[in-house]
Order: sequence, then C-alpha cells, then structure tokens
Amino acid sequence: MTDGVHLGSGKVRELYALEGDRLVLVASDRISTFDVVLPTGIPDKGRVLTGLAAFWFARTRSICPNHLLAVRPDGRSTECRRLDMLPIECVVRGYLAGSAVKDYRTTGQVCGHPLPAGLAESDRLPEPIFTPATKAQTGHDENITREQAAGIVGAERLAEIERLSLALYRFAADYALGRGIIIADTKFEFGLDGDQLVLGDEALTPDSSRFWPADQYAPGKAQPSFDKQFVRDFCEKTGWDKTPPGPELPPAVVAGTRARYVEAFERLTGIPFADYLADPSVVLR
Ligand code: PZK
Repeated sequence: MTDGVHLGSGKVRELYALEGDRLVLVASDRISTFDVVLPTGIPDKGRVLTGLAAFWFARTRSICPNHLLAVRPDGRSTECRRLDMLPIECVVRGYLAGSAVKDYRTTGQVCGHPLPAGLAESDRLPEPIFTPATKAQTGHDENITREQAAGIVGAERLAEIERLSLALYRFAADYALGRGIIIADTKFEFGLDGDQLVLGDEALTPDSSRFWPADQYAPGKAQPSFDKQFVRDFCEKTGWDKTPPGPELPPAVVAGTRARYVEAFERLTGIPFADYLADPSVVLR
C-alpha cells in the first residue's frame, strides 16, 4: 500500500506512516463549521490547502526548517519527515478575534499579554502576540500561560518556538496583506528531529488560520471569513442548532465556497490553480 499504515484521523485529514521515518498527510475535501464536519464536501478544498501549505513551507525555509519532503502528484497529499511533535499549539494573533475577544473583555489581557484599553473586536493588535494552547484530544484547545507552556516544553524550547512562530506569522501576514488577505491569527505545530526544531503539520492555511478579506475589513464587529462565510451564512439561515449532524450544502453554496478557496490560493501564490492541478510541484519553485 503506497500510503502505509493509518496512524490517525483529524477532522478533515488523515495521517499514514511510510517506510523510513516518513509520513503521508492527506487533506480531504471535508469542511467543518461551528466545529462540526458537514456531510457535503467542497471539491478541491484538500488540494487548495495542501498547495497553500506547501507554498508557505517553500517560502519560510530560511526562517525555520519544516517537515515537507514532497507534494504528491494528486495535489492533496504530502510526504513529510516524521517528528516527535511538541504537545503544544503555537498560536499567534495579530488581531483581536475568537476566544481572545472574551479574554480581553473580562481581563484586559490575552494569555498573560496586557493589551491597551479600548480595543474593539477585530482590531489589529499593537504587536502580534504568542498565545500557546494545549492540544485537547476532543473539543477545544485550551489557552495556557507562558509559564504553563514552559512547564510542558521547557523555558528554552518555549523561547525558541515563540520567536519562530512570531517570525513566521510576521512574514506570512505581511505577504498576504499585500495580496488582499488579512491573516488575523494562525496556529503552528513544531516537532523535533533529534535536537533540531522543525515546523510540522499544515501551516498558514485557511483551516489553521483566520483569513479575512482585506477590502471588507471593518473592526468593531466579527469579520467575514474569507473561505467559510457562505457556509456559515447558509447554516445560520437553516436554523441548524450546531450539533451533529450538520446540514447538507446546496450546490450554489458548494460552488461559491470552492471559488473562495481557489481565490485564496491564486491570490496568495500568484499561480493559476489549473497549473497546480497539472503539476503540484509548481508551488515549490
Ligand atoms: C503528526 N498530527 C496531526 C492528526 C492528520 C494530522 N511530521 C509529523 N511527525 C509526527 N507526527 C505528526 C507529524 C505531522 N504533521 C501530526 N499528529 C501527528 C494529525 C491526524 C491526521 F492529518
């Protein structure tokens, strides 16, 4: 079997072991919203995410080595170096969104970072902040303090992954903003190859980040999602209670959402998506 032994399933991805400390990560076309995977897929979503992650891996090598070995011809799977993954999620936030809004409103801080008074939802933060979280097996990841994170990975290792996470985010957010996409926040996962720190998982995709359309940016309220807004709007309209199973998506919502994923790919990479389908290695050049 070319994909080896099945090691695990994420909500929308699969992981397999190959010979020689290599893995295959396969991105499906499944989509989740309000934490529920919907019964209807988005054609080529897995290819868009795989291509985008590979694009960023190729462009951030000088900031941090990563696990990517190859993008397979199917465009939705990558071969990766097997790492000993660190058990924390490295979240970087450049804007006030998601769980940080509530934390800020109740404490004036986010994960121990004091923030200026008077920030509105979706405001850009004065500086990007590193807000680590634990990897919850089920349900939501839990924000932890820098002290707790240091207790898990060690103070020196924490300082290193904080520095790398911030550098990766700054590079990508700056790049994306020039192409009309705000990366409001993002999550990295690092692992060790011996004593070398290596970026793993998928990085800087719409599934691991909040992408917002820059031309619609209006702080003071929640921002539309670049990729999932049609799906969210449809789900809200149906009156679905957000417990499984989710609703099937109508063809127009599927088509509109696919177009948004492809648009994100083309804007960020500058590569026609058809060129990626013809030869996925174009994102590595
Ligand atoms: C690894 N996950 C998350 C779970 C998925 C993905 N390079 C690596 N070495 C060892 N382990 C992992 C990685 C990576 N990336 C990633 N869990 C372990 C995960 C389920 C399905 F697609």
